[in-house]
Amino acid sequence: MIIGKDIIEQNNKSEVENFNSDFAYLSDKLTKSGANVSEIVNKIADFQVAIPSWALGAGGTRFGRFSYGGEPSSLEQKLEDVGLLHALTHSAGAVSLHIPWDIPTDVAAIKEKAASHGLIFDAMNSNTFQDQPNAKQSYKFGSLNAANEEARAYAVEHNKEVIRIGKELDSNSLTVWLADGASFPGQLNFQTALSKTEQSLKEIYAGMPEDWKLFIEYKPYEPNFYSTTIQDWGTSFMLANACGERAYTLVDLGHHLPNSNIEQIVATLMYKGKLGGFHFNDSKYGDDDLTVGSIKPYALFLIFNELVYGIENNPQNPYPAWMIDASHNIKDPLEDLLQSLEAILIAYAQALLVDQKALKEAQQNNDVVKAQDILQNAYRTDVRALLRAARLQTGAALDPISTYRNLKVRENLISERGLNVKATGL
Ligand code: PSV
Ligand code: MN
Ligand code: MN
Repeated sequence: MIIGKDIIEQNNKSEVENFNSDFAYLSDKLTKSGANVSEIVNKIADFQVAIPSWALGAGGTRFGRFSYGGEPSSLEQKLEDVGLLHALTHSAGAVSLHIPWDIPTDVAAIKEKAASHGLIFDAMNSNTFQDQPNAKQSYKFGSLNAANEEARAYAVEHNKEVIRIGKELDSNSLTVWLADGASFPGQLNFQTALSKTEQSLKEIYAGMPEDWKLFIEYKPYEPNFYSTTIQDWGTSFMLANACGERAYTLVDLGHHLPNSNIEQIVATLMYKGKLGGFHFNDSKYGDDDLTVGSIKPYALFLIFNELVYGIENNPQNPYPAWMIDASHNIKDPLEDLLQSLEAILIAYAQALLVDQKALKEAQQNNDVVKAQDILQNAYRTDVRALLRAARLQTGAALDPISTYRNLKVRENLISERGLNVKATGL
């Protein structure tokens, strides 16, 4: 299924009147407060978030999986799904592939398909947390940290293979997330595991083309419940520094212990020029991968406030690679991703409203009340009309979810692909 610009325009007609009055009110208010509304709208319109190939199906939990009809069962169909999200929002112009789930059989055809939907290939993801059928080595006791030299070399080689595939697709980065760790005290020698991981990452880094970046993800626990070798941002940062200039830390919102100050982690990494990638999701307890902004929207805003500050003030930090990293158990995955995109752009727009000059002044004067007010004023602004203005400007849907439902996208996908199809992935 393809959603053309004309269909979107048609659907927007019934919403335009409401939008016009909402936008006029907000734009007037913001302009009076000194904001440059058209500049903010342009920034929102330009913001692109990669969609991971594994978020397009119903993920389920370890207790069960309730399938969702019309799931994509090939890489082509996954690109079509991301294409639908991009047509509706103009904010999802990239896709992030996971190997071996998404090995392209015909590279030229895949590239053509992606281009036809206006999509580029964002970071490639390797998988050394599962044993594939016919695998010559097992990752049961680790991959890049493995005590067994054959298993470690096998995992390094897999990452090099992912780079080769990514190169053909014109991707230019590799994300490494490792499940490596220990479930029981005594199982691993921490220092040996860390030094093996460092050695492996250096070998992978050396196998990257000159213009590629390496993103090193961290996570405190799960699937190993006693220790994870790359457990926190400090470990990732240390390993990135050991690898070299083009290695960075990747922050995944769900990969922190409860109440971690993620905005401070973001600020520290950007200050050092080492925040390379960012995975959006939300969580109440751990790596829940819930819809972005569904649990802690104020925390998301505070994080975006640091991201915006860093983008504007830290030329030493590259522009981060944005991706949604989510899992869907009961919702339509595409609707959930639309909700996530909306939440990301809302937090971004609110952060763009922060009067940085006034905030600096308040901080300088130790005016704590004023500083808090500045942040909360931005956070409490209903910025949705700004998002709609950006979408109208780019030819996207004013209300993506209602357009998705009006066009009966899911019903169409079910009739095209069937009810009992399962997407490959997590
Ligand atoms: C596992 O925690 C995980 O969710 C990581 O966040 C990765 O980015 C993702 O899987 C894909 O490997
Ligand atoms: Mn992640
Ligand atoms: Mn995760």
